[in-house]
Amino acid sequence: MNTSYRNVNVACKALLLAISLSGVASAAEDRRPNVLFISVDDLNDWTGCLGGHPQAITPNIDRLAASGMLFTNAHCAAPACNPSRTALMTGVSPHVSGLYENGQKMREILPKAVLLPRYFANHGYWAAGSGKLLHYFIDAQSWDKYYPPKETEDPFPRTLYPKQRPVSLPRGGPWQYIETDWAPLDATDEEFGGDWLVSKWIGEQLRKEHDKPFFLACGIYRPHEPWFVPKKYFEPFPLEEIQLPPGYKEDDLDDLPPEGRKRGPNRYFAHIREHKQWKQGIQGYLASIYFADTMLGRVLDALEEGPHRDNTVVVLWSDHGWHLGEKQHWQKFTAWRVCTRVPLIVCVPPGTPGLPRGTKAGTSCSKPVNLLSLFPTLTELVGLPAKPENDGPSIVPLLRDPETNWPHVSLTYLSQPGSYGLSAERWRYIRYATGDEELYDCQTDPHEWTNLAGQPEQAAVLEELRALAPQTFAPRIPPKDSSLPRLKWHPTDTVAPSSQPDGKTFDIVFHNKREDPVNLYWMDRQGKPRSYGSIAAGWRIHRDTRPGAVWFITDLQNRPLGYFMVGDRAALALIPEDE
Ligand SMILES: [Ca+2]
Ligand SMILES: [Ca+2]
Repeated sequence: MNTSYRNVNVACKALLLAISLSGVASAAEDRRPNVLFISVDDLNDWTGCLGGHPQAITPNIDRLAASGMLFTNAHCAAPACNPSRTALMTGVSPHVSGLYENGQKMREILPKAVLLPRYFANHGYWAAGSGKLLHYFIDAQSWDKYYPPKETEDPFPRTLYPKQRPVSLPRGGPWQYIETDWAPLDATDEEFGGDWLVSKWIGEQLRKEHDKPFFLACGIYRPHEPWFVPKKYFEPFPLEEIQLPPGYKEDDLDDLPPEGRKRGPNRYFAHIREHKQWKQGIQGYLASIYFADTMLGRVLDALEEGPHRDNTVVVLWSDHGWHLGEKQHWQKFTAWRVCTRVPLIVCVPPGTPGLPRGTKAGTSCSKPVNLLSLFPTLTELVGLPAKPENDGPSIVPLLRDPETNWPHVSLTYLSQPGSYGLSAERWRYIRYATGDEELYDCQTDPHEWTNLAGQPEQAAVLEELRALAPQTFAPRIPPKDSSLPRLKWHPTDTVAPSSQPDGKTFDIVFHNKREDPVNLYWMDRQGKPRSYGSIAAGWRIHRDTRPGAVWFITDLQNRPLGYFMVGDRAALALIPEDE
């Protein structure tokens, strides 16, 4: 009896100990804050809080900024989706990884990288996401749950597009990205789908209880092109009232070095002006921003009305800026401030382990920071161990005190190793791999109109900034042939159309899958085939070519088999097996 009583007693004590231990563990987990991680694609400083365009309507971005800290001097790690997002999500800088541009594949270059959501999931979080967070793929291994389902590797829910395209901007030629176009859609938000569905799904997660703390990522795709959104978002921006970008200056290129002059003017802007679509384009961008902001509002409402409002860290960022004519440029891929600078807002609730007092509502910070810092910042905030591979410094010291001593500068890497933009608190320095340099004083010249690099009195500043930049750059690792986008094969037993080459050259990889060799011809402008030799069975060859080129394939007896028409980027031309 005694024995059994003792056993019961021991069992009871063990049970009590187990209960109290699990109580300790769950209390610790309860205190660990959630993370709501929101990206907006291709959004420059055209927001109310950053003031980049006087007509921008962004009440939700502004209310988020008013509830936390707005970084007014935040920059991307690279001015393009893929390298910017890869750097942010892996914590590894482009000049370390060698991933500098959109054509490269993250998992070819960083096969073992632990991405931000997976890192959180490995440390007890539930990691879920929706919409565009990586460059047109989901990376299923990094998430517990995704909408659309992660197995699809397609981050986009159904989205309404006009049936007939282009709508507003005629195709300028084969060099043109097909999505550069804009128009109001006669549709409701629900009919439009896209970001409306993303914000709906994210909202549902925010209104629910969860077993674990969450890392929830919301990837809003607008204002990425095409700028088709429901017409109500166009209505506040009548065409006759559209103002040109405040950073536009007609003769801005005059003081640029050769490499800057080469990177500024592009065909998009010339084409848009030629078709008198500049104001329409600005209108489309403003409408798309207003739409994206409204979708953000749905997410913020869900957070505020749900059970997680007081224990969720909120971060909002855009992957890079955007030109709408500044420096005669349309799009991205430049090192100027209009393209490298991004909205970045961080809201930390009180009680967060890395910042117990939380952020002070309505504060801003003008120190130079980089999106590369988000990984170490978030792990420090929630109290996870730092990931050793991370390159960026945590910005928690700035969240604590935006005026604190901050010895860092912010680097934005262009696609060519050795070309970059460097942002300090006052100065911006651009260096191209050719050795060309630009220097701007953003205190007096926020639009970077006056290049000071050649002025002798700035020599000391220039010297100081040069010394803050990295001296070594990982080589750019090209994508494997098999991961290039595929060109459409047009079978023919007669002829191929003529080439209309127009645009810059790049590589096309021809892969002959047939059991016999084939002949390769380039069709000239008059439609005459010009021989480029043959391709052995099973072989691959590279050819430098241009958008609009037509490559004609015959058998060795010159019987036509088919042809490829080159688009606006490097691709794989797969010559199919004989049927
Ligand atoms: Ca982007
Ligand atoms: Ca200038």
